[in-house]
Amino acid sequence: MRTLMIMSLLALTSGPVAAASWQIGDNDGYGIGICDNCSHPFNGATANFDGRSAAEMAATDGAQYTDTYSTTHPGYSPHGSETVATFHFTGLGSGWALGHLEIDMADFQATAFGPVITTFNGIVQDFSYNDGFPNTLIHYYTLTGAVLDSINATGELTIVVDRNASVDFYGFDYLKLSDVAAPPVPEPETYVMLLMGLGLLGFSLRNKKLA
Ligand SMILES: [Ca+2]
Ligand SMILES: [Ca+2]
Ligand SMILES: [Ca+2]
Repeated sequence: MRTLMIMSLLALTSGPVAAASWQIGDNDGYGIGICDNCSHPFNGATANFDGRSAAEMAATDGAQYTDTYSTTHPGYSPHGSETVATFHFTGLGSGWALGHLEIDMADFQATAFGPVITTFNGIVQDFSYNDGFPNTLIHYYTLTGAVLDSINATGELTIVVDRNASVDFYGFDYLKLSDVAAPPVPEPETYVMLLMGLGLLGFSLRNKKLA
């Protein structure tokens, strides 16, 4: 009886571990409600868009680089002569076994204009996206073992996006870090197959009724 009570208590107190997440910048569509995986109305010639809130302008964790276009692009961005955007996640603790980063990005064109050089805690990542102008796209970035180890060692994740080898115009809406694996993205073909399957089922049931 006593063992049973202890086990019940353990079940009540442990339960499933909730996923935690940390976010830099608001998911507010670049400050003007641009929809996800959509297209933006930024001027492709002057690229001087600034949709930041007052809090984002005053931020030091990297939110100051969100909602601007083209961010850290001297001559075109509201960040003056800065060429590097740094996003700093803190208070991450240790015990990370899985993790992914969700980034809402605008208009990356690595092949045409040169890729940005991006590091996660100093570890080089592939950010050579070709989403095209004027597209916005959410990317899900699975953290590698080396990056997870570096988070566990420091409790932090510093993301550096250096545009010195790139002349691309681009922007960020927000960055969200989670300590779970990336959510599966359903393939459009899956829906088509499912709909076809349901249609066939309906057809055969109808035929059975008629028979
Ligand atoms: Ca904003
Ligand atoms: Ca671009
Ligand atoms: Ca935003």
